[in-house]
Amino acid sequence: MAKSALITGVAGQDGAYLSALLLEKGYDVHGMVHDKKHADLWRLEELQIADRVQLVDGDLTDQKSLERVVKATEPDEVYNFAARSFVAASWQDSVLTSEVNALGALRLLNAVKDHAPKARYYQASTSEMYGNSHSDNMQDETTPLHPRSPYAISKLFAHWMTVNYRESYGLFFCSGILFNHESPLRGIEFVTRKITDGVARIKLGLADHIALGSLDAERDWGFAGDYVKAMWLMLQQDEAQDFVISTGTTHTVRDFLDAAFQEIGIDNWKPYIQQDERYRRPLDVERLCGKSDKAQKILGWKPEVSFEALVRMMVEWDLRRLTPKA
Ligand code: G4F
Repeated sequence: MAKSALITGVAGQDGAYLSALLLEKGYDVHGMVHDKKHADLWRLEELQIADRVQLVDGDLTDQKSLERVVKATEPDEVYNFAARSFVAASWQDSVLTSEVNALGALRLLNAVKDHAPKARYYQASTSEMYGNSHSDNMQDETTPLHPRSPYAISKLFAHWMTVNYRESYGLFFCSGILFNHESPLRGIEFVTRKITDGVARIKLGLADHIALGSLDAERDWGFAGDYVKAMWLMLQQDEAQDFVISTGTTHTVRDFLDAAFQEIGIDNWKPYIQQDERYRRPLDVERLCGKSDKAQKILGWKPEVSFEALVRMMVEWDLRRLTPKA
């Protein structure tokens, strides 16, 4: 019999890539959305799987709806991706961010514990939980957590509840501490897609600049398509554990600009960048660089797409998308 997977946040970047992976493996994929009649499924459509994902209405702020969804889908695996995931917005939206990311995850953990206790649960934890904390300039599963945004604090709560439920009830619940993962399906509000979209527009004469905040932040950027494979592997192990998933290399926003503008033959991108205070955060994480040795050893996982290949993939996709059809 086919395995059943429940994915919250199925319409997002990770939901789309994971759905494609699980469908390929023969799973029945149930995707939770707020309102299936009005859900924006462009990412599932891009991957040509929109008609194969079975949508189900549910809301992380509504316990009863989660119980209904878990009972109806009888999942073998649950992947909790639904979140308010834009860090910068979390200072304005701190209560809603906590309601969804922290208490929402707890509601789902309770629904799974009570109605599908044999299910394996994946919590989307994040490298933002480290803040500026590091060990030898990198972060791994042992690095102390010191979040620097309401978003990161909400995710920290969900992370520790997942660990606590595993330890309290012996359930197969794990957390993936994922570093930034990008793709052409990334939302336009994140800096990578904002840059590749802007670069494509500049090349096509549709824009003359990109407005950005800090160019100094360093991030460990990997390809989302690689990262969903690690999530699935975590749930196939004999023992539930938490893993860091990252590339182990870090780049500044400036490096990303270098690579993206190079794709359209521009070496000096400075005239095309406007520094805009609106995009600076009250507090930023300065440097993230993950050590994923544990995942490489236990899961046999490693990233396949390099930074340069990722930037090229995203710029090319935005150029194709924005070029007028003949
Ligand atoms: O692309 P970002 O918005 O991603 P951020 O904040 O690192 O968070 C992403 O990765 C996390 C994993 O580490 C996830 F948990 C989270 O949900 C999200 O997916 O910003 C990256 C960096 C920041 O330092 C930001 O200050 O880029 C800097 N930046 C500079 N100008 C900008 C901009 N970020 C955005 N979004 N927009 C700008 O104009």
